[in-house]
Amino acid sequence: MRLFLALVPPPELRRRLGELADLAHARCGGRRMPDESLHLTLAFLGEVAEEPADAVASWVRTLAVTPGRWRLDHWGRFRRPGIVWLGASRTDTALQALHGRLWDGLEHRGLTGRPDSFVPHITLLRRADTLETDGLPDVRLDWTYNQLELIHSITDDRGARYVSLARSGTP
Ligand code: 2AM
Repeated sequence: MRLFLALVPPPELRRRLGELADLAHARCGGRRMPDESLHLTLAFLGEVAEEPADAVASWVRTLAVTPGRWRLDHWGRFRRPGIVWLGASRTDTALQALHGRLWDGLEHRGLTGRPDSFVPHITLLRRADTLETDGLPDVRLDWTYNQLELIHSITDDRGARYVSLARSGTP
């Protein structure tokens, strides 16, 4: 099963991100991520068999995420495959540390695929017609988090749908 670890936005932030996704969609076209799918991927695990997936889920439930605040103030683009995203203009050391700690734990459990770098982002559009984000409003939002989720990505003809399998403990 295709898995990833993510921060999931609280409802009010999700609503605000959805409004920004609407504006980005009006400007850039492409496929707007539905509100319920908006997230920040902390670690992409890819295809994982059932047994290691169970081990990862058990481990996630034992984790305590240090509470943090991520400042969202930057429109970004990935040329391929036409992604328009929201993220931070500065490197967030807490998120980088969390990413490193998660990959230490994943590798300890036999998973591979640690990337060379981590660019925290929230994908708002896929396959955008244009990556020109000029004219979109300045953004200054804070995401306060204290919990991560293990998410199963299920793909069918309508695209990907996400199901939460496990949550970290709350501090
Ligand atoms: P994206 O939003 O930039 O596409 C579920 O697919 C989540 O995992 C998405 O947030 C997606 O990032 C991320 N993801 C998918 N494939 C990936 C890959 N090969 N490397 C890193 N992240 C990936």
